[in-house]
Amino acid sequence: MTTAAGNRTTHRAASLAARAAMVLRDNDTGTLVTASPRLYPHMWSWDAAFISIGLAHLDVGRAAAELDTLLSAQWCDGMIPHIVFTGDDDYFPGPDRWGTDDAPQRPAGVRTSGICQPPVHAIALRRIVDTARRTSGTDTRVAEDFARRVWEPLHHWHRWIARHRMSGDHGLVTIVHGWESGMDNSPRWDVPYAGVRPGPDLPPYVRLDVLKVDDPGQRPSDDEYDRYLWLIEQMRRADYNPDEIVETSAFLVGDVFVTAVFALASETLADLGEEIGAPATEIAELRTWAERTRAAAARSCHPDTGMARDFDVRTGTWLDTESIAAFSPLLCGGLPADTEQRLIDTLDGPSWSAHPDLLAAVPPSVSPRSEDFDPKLYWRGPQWPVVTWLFGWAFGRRGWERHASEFRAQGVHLASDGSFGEYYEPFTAAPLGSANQSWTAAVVLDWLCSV
Ligand code: 2M8
Repeated sequence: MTTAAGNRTTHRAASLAARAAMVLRDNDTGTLVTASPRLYPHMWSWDAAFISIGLAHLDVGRAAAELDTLLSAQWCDGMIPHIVFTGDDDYFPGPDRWGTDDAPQRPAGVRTSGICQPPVHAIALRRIVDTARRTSGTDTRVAEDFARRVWEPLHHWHRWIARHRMSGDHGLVTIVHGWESGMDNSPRWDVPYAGVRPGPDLPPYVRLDVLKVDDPGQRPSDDEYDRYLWLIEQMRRADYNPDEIVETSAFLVGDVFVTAVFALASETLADLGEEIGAPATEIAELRTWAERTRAAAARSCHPDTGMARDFDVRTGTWLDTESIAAFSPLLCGGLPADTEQRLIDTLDGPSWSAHPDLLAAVPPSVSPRSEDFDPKLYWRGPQWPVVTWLFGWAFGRRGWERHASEFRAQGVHLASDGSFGEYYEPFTAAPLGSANQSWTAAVVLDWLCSV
């Protein structure tokens, strides 16, 4: 029987979904949806993947076009760059500062940054195909044709990671800049960044990001930006040669979150490959990479706490931080059952999702009980809907349906004011950073269309 309360809930969900769709439409330039209207007027690699997941509910062809735009900027060696620049010059560091125009691997006709971001793209492709299959025969054909077309470029991307970022006894996928983690100023990077010493020849610059948020205190500090830019300077001087960068970068870290995402995405791409008849040797390669990185993520777990860790290659030390990345092995599996259960219990416990003061029961980027926690500061405490989406999706894939649907319901609750913040203050659910952030709208839309 339909009740008035039930009707109100359905109505609220429908208007939130309509709002999310409007954000995606408003941020759409025609060929790409910018990460956000003011703060990020370009395409970001992992944002584009999440955005395409949301777009699939509106128009599967448009979702495919989003990933096509990103892949048209894929470097010849396989790397998918972290930013594809539009003509807008109101973001710093823009294409001139990156100076990738002379990098031999960059394709002609596009301007990009020179680093990458977490490889979530195969996951997006999987989600687009699944959404299309639930929608109609025509959508299914569009999505499957698209999958056949982009499977090779995605395999090429995974091979680039395997070739250039999977060396070292720790076995983790390495990153050469905190921006490659997607979690820019996470306390995970405090120790490695302490070893990055900007030279006196760091060219001067003016930040624009701090002018575009209500409170600059929600953004990284100037000291952090000096280090971010110094690393770019080092890469420019190495002509963006991927092996030379790994040799020379002052920042080189085995990132357990990127590692687990890579394992999960490689397995996902291999499964899709089976469905579309991709070459068996390439599918086998993906499964080998998945197995190796899954094992590395599992090995990173602290013997006492069970929490997963990053590895600072430059100092040869494991990095213990109470960040969401400590749960990364739950994304890809590979842990012994008792260790895994312990990690799930920690995630569900009072230091994380069940912290008594949280407004929505989804994990913050840093535990509120950690001394590194700051409820308003970017990747140092706020809740990020995309991260919740990723864990929820992975949990569903692993058969943990109850967990997945709780994250979905609580994620919607977090974002229910309809402003689609970039991130949220965990105790008040106040939206922070940029408003109308595309990936937030996209994952909320996906959640709302999945119930
Ligand atoms: C943030 O990163 C960019 C640099 O890449 C920035 O602060 O200017 C991060 O949250 C990153 O994960 C995200 O992809 C990007 C765009 O939303 O913004």
